[in-house]
Amino acid sequence: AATSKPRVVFVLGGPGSGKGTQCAKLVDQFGFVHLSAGDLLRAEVKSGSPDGMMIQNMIKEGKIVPSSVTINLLKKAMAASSTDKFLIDGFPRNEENRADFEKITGITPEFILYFECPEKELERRLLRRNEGRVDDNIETIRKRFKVFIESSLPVIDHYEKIGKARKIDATRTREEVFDSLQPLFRPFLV
Ligand code: UP5
Ligand code: MG
Repeated sequence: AATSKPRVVFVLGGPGSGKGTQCAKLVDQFGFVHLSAGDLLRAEVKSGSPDGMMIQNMIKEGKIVPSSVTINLLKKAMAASSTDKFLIDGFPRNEENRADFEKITGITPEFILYFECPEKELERRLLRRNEGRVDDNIETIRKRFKVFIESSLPVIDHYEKIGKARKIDATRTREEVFDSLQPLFRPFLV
């Protein structure tokens, strides 16, 4: 593992707002390690871990998995990595996630990205993604939207209040969104 204190950017935004898509591009250009909390949880389900059933059920219902589970996975992934620049995608999703991560790891983010996009467009993207995700159906999508508004927006508000939220118009093309991220990440190249 890297020896210096990790530098972390949280990548937040509604379901389908392009978090994963943009993180993949940022990895190539800025040498970040991309940790998608959702991907880590789905891998845990696949591995047949004791928590797998519980995680799968929560994902199907669009609910937020208990912090201890997700933070453990993130900690393990960070410890296994040889770099110290992390994009943490889709986490923290509620105040419990946020406060526990800070308490347990001692890490506060450099800043957070908030991909803003209306629900109609998010719904369109998720319904045509077609990657076999158990939560990409209209019923679960509606639940994910509700949880995002009720639990995740307050986290974004928190970072807004302390001047750490960077709002991104996610309705644009992938390329336009990526271009708008460049100035925010250039400092990480030096
Ligand atoms: N696409 C991307 N950018 C586009 C653009 N600019 N224009 C047009 N199309 C664009 O993109 C979604 C789709 O849109 C793709 O087909 C893409 O090609 C296209 P993607 O980059 O995948 O968006 P993303 O924001 O990553 O969407 P995702 O569905 O992954 O977001 P969620 O936040 O819903 O999913 P996540 O995997 O983070 O979480 C899933 C579930 O896991 C949660 O609901 C929850 O139950 C659980 N979870 C926790 O409990 N705790 C956690 O900490 C994390 C997850
Ligand atoms: Mg994603």
